[in-house]
Amino acid sequence: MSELLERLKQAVMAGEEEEAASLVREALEGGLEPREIMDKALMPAMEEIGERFSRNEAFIPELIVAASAMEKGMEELKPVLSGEDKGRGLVILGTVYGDIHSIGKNLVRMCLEGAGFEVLDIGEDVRTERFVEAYREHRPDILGLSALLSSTMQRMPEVIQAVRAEDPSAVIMVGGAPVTQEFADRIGASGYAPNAFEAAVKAKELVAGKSR
Ligand code: B12
Repeated sequence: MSELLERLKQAVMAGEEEEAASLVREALEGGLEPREIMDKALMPAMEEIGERFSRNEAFIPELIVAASAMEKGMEELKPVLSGEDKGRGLVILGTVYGDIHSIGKNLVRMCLEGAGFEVLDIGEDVRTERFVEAYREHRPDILGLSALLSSTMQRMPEVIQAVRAEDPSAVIMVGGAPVTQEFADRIGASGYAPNAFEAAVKAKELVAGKSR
């Protein structure tokens, strides 16, 4: 199985979409858990290509094709992640303004859906006013903010402030590679999670806390 996961990782890094999808199906058929497939193949692939990018050994077109291959692989995991649990509440999810990274957010969406949340994904590069409008219109149980750049994570406090001006008790969860628990606490977020699985666990905790 580890050889299969290694092939999957290589396929994602090479941007081979169909191959990535078919290897994910094969891994699932072989009895691997979605979490293992993500932790041991899909995420390491993006990490490695990211490191190459930092060393100027890979370039943006390669990141883009790898990202698409990862998305294709994730699509295959979606039906498995979507559990029977339903009706945990509504989460609005978006990547903050100036930031177009979508993969992590999409993974969080899938895990939240799998955990029984309804998710309204308002996309990437979302302006603060748009978060407020969406919040006002839908009154979600949780608002989730994603940022992948150390520059754009600085937008998070602004969004939190604007949404809390609308509803002081708004529950807001933050995440993304540069975001830490310490940062989340400092900006007054209600919750933080380092990955998509933990995000679903945290979201359940947050809605349970809300109804008490
Ligand atoms: C893929 C990628 C891209 C793709 C994005 C494609 C897409 N559709 O998303 C493209 C090529 C477009 C891109 C562009 C850029 N990128 Co880029 N990119 C990456 C890369 C390689 C992977 C990111 C990723 O998808 N990871 C996989 C996912 C699954 O992980 P994740 O995003 O961290 O998400 C997980 C958690 O963080 C968490 N999470 C995420 N969101 C949320 C939200 C909530 C609420 C919660 C609870 C949890 C949570 O759960 C997720 C799943 O487990 C990273 C390097 C890396 N190794 O991270 C660089 C990286 C993020 N990019 C970087 C940079 C600099 C850029 C560019 C500025 C490059 C340039 N010079 O033009 C542009 C910026 C564009 C913009 N304005 O946003 C830097 C950021 C440095 C920094 N700290 O600021 C990185 C770290 C690369 C590097 N080492 O230099 N990028």
